[in-house]
Amino acid sequence: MGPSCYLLHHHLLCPLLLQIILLIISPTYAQTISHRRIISLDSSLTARTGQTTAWLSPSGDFAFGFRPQLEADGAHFLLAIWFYKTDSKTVVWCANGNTPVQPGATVLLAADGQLSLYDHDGQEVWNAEVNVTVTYAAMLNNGNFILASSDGSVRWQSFDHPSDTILPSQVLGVGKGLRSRLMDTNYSSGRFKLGVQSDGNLTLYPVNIVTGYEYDPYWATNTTGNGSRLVFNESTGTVYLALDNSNIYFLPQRTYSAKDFYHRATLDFDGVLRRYIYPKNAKSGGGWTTVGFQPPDICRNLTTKTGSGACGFNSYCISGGGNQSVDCFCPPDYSFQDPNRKYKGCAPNFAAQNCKGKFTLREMNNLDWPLSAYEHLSPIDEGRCKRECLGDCNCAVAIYQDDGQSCWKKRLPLSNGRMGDYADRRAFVKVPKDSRNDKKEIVMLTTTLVPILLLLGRLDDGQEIAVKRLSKDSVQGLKEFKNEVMLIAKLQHKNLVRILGCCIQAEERMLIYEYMPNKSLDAFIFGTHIIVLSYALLALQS
Ligand SMILES: *[C@@H]1O[C@H](CO)[C@@H](O)[C@H](O)[C@H]1NC(C)=O
Ligand SMILES: *[C@@H]1O[C@H](CO)[C@@H](O)[C@H](O)[C@H]1NC(C)=O
Ligand SMILES: *[C@@H]1O[C@H](CO)[C@@H](O)[C@H](O)[C@H]1NC(C)=O
Ligand SMILES: *[C@@H]1O[C@H](CO)[C@@H](O)[C@H](O)[C@H]1NC(C)=O
Ligand SMILES: *[C@@H]1O[C@H](CO)[C@@H](O)[C@H](O)[C@H]1NC(C)=O
Ligand SMILES: *[C@@H]1O[C@H](CO)[C@@H](O)[C@H](O)[C@H]1NC(C)=O
Ligand SMILES: *[C@@H]1O[C@H](CO)[C@@H](O)[C@H](O)[C@H]1NC(C)=O
Ligand SMILES: *[C@@H]1O[C@H](CO)[C@@H](O)[C@H](O)[C@H]1NC(C)=O
Ligand SMILES: CC(=O)N[C@H]1CO[C@H](CO)[C@@H](O)[C@@H]1O
Repeated sequence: MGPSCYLLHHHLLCPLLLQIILLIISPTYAQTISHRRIISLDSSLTARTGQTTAWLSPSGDFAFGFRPQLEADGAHFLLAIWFYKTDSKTVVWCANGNTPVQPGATVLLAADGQLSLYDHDGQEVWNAEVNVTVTYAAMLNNGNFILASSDGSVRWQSFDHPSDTILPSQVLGVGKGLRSRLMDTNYSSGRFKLGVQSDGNLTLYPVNIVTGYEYDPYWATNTTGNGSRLVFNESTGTVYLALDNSNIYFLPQRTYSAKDFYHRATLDFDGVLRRYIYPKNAKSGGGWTTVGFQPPDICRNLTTKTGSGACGFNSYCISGGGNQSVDCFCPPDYSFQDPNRKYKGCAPNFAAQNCKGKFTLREMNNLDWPLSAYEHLSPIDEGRCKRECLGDCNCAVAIYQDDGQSCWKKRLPLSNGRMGDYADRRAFVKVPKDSRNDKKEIVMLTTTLVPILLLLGRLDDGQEIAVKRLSKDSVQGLKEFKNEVMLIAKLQHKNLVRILGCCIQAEERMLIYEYMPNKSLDAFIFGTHIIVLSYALLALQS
């Protein structure tokens, strides 16, 4: 089987690229699991490194028990509910995202009906807090874990205490909501919430991680109703807000049968609420596919008076692709405070301005940090706007808009940063004169894609290309790779070489760039070997 190569045209995202199959190689764990219709009092599970300990639903679709916090992490466990049969064991509920437990931790349904999680040292970490009589527990086929009394009435259910995901047949009443996780691989409480308000309004809003303070919503249904409920309807597979007399559909209504697809809707760590489906019978995985999302464009829609915006302070947000992938970037000569936690924002690579150093401005198109201007100059031409900022040691960035001849001066920290063709203005970022940052910026964009080989070649139409082969050791999953390619493809920047496509076969990944003879390619791809081939694409097929 030859590799699958995709060329992107004119910055459009290749539709084929979106259909890449998500393959996740699951480590082989010993299994300590049981299918049980009923979990009786005095039952327990114990977390063990290298084992899955769980109670399965009768269908085997869902598991309740201990998940390693990270796939490769044997030291920390979550008490969770997850899709048991999907390749990626997607977690839909978690009791202790903020307080993972260690091997030896136990979840106990005690003789008195209390459901508790104890860490390895016996400390209670979590409790379902029921004070009515419970006689058994059950992991149901719909993903709901329940505690029930002898007459079968439900006394506690995970569906009433959602994490970041809602499942078919789950209903969130007034006052309930979802909270995103912190990062894709970190289940701590994250930066966004969805709330079913008592006034009938369904809203998405950012929250402060430390205090939980709620910033202004970035999306709302603007509906009023007395008993509003967020419904994931099992029979139609659709998500809507049910009001007194009407249903408000804010995600696509198209239905996918429960027989053929798993369903979920998740408030993802990037603040986007996405509806997903997963084909049950796909031969080689299939993966989760987005079939709808809100808000339309979080980079653009999220603008808060206080707080950093969709990305961290001093960074900017780019979203794109049919599935609205979101990523954060640093301006030239700024770096992420923590590259593994981009939400923490960026800091300048240089010392603070002291009104004496030599500075220059770097131009970035379609970039804006709205709201945080301390000075607005108009009418003014671009040259004077730049000089005004250079001569003002409070000024970290000047934003210029041709239409209106407006110039805004901004100081640090910058907030609500976004880049996109809708931002009809240019940013001039002030950096020290002698800074050599071009290289660094490219390095940041491709940090997760480790190149091992660079090939030069030519397409059939004569266009010269550079092909970067990525290390097989890259820990990045296909989904991340796909997202990264889509994001890089969307970017246009004078320091960036445009990406034309990618090739994927099994674990082999290659990126195809336009070749710029006068750009020092070997320099930006970290001085690896260069092999000149006349037809790189042909070579790829052997
Ligand atoms: C459990 O009891 C406490 C007081 O002891 C009460 O505040 C709480 O509402 C009760 N919870 C349930 C689910 O009945
Ligand atoms: C997740 O983030 C929290 C909060 O910053 C941190 O304490 C925890 O160690 C992180 N977990 C992992 C697996 O990185
Ligand atoms: C809700 O109202 C806000 C403020 O009036 C508006 O910006 C937003 O577009 C409205 N949302 C919808 C879904 O109509
Ligand atoms: C819903 O919430 C949004 C955001 O707070 C607000 O702008 C809007 O006016 C609210 N709509 C209604 C009908 O209350
Ligand atoms: C809510 O209920 C009250 C009293 O039952 C009623 O007067 C009001 O019209 C209802 N509001 C809406 C938006 O249906
Ligand atoms: C789901 O949709 C069906 C058909 O429209 C409807 O009869 C049913 O009441 C809905 N379920 C819920 C929980 O609203
Ligand atoms: C969100 O962004 C979309 C465009 O991406 C725009 O049409 C919509 O009006 C925005 N909504 C709000 C509330 O700003
Ligand atoms: C590359 O540089 C050479 C020599 O400096 C020049 O003649 C040529 O026009 C340049 N090519 C491009 C595409 O800029
Ligand atoms: C709207 C849209 O483009 N959705 C795409 C999201 O990604 C999946 C593949 O992961 C595509 O199949 C969808 O068409």
